[in-house]
Amino acid sequence: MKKALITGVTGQDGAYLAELLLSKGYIVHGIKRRSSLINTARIDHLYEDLHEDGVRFVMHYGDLSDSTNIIRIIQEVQPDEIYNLGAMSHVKVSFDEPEYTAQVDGIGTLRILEAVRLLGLTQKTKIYQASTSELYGLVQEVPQSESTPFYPRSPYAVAKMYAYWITVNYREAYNMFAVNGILFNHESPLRGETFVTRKITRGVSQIALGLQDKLYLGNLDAQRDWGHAKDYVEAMWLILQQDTPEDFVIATGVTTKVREFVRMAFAELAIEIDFEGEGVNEIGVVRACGNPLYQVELGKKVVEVDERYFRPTEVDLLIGDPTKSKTKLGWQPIYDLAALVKDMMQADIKLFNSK
Ligand code: NDP
Ligand code: GDR
Repeated sequence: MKKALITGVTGQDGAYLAELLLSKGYIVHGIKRRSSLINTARIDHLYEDLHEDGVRFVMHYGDLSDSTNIIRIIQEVQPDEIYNLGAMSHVKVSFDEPEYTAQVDGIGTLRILEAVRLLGLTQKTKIYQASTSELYGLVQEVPQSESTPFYPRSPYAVAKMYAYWITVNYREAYNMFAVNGILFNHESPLRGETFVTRKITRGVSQIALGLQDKLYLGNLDAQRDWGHAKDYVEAMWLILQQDTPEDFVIATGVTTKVREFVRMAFAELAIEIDFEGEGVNEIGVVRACGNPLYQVELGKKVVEVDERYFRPTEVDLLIGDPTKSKTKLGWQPIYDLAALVKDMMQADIKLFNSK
């Protein structure tokens, strides 16, 4: 049985990846942080009692800012594959916590690579680094592919740029199987609540159920290439199953404005909204409601712009070119944007209906 170690196992991708690897027969070890409140809601269903025989899901306390802890866990586990998904992953928050972000998202990756090297595991352990479309930042060309130059626009992206290159460097210097998946935005019902898609699907659900008045958002013109996290963790696994270590872009090739995502989320509930005004004065107004379950007044302002959600430097347009991953990996996503919005809206309506 292959052994995998996942950093960031309590996050969106960590949870889906753990599920996928368990379904493929792996023994999965995950690193979780100690926190004052339990932070394992996304993986509780995978938990196994360590007193039983044949346990295949094992958790370790750890933190990417702590080298000795990382070395000890890797030494204990002797993994065949490491998926480094742990990160301070919020772009806006990285402007508030730039040094911590560099420590975890940048140097954290070095700690993993160096631990594998020091422990003499360079020919045994394959390493996946969670790289990001945020590396492209200020638009240089579209669509963005493996050869598009980087221009990071946040402390998060700059830290991830270090992680990208140190992964390439260890691959070239020490002949390691260390690779980057450059993943474009991917979402799901497990997405963190402060990322824009989940903020929208939660907000729209609560507005429709009369639990919230309005949704305050930032830049409605930003364009993102959104896919489903379930499809994207499959790509992570495929990247590590190749004969040669290479970096891959994972994307849908379709880009959509934040404003359109809002419209699609309301439309899932048969609520039609129009946008009026411009910039910080733009508002979203209810025009029609085709479902008597949702008592939304016509003409009601349900979306407003709040400048506090703007970023000091923004990434305006992301659209990925998945040609290499489709041809070389044979990766084929199941969800398109409409199916993603439906999945997220159904989950959030169910969540708030049960409250
Ligand atoms: P999440 O924010 O949902 O999960 C991040 C995970 O990292 C959580 O398990 C979190 O633990 C953990 N973590 C945070 N800080 C530390 C630390 N100091 N030491 C160890 N673990 C830590 O992110 P996603 O699942 O969405 O993303 C997974 C990875 O992929 C991240 O590296 C992200 O930057 C990257 N990425 C994500 C994309 C996306 O669209 N989702 C696109 C491209 C890249 P806790 O639960 O305790 O907070
Ligand atoms: P992003 O995701 O920054 O692309 O990083 P996020 O969902 O936070 O923002 C996407 C775009 O929406 C705009 N936006 C808002 N964003 C948030 N969070 N809240 C708002 O209210 C809001 N209003 C508008 C943003 O300005 C931005 O343009 C995500 C993370 O998962 C990273 O870890 C990952 O690397 C990238 O995706 C690819």
